[in-house]
Amino acid sequence: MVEKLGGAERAAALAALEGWEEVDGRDAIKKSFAFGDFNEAFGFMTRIALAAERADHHPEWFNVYNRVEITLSTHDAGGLSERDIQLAQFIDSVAG
Ligand code: H2B
Repeated sequence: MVEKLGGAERAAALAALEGWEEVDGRDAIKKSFAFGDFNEAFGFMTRIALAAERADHHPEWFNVYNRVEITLSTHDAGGLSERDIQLAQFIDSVAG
């Protein structure tokens, strides 16, 4: 069972991420990405989708053309967990 992050551990994990904001009203983080066109945005989403499926940890996301908005939270834990931090780091690494 995956544990929700709390206290200093949660604060340190969030401080180490760049550009991710806490979501109002729920224990989740979000970030928006913009690409040159849909092809680039969907390529980005595809890389994330394959990694997410391998890790069995999936993003909540919204795409319009070149823009991708991503929210991360661990549904099984009812909030942010280490899995969200790892996925956020992976997402940033493939964002280019
Ligand atoms: N993704 C996210 N973001 N949170 C979860 O709790 C979660 C998931 N749980 N992907 C997984 C799938 C679970 O539903 C399956 C059954 O392992």
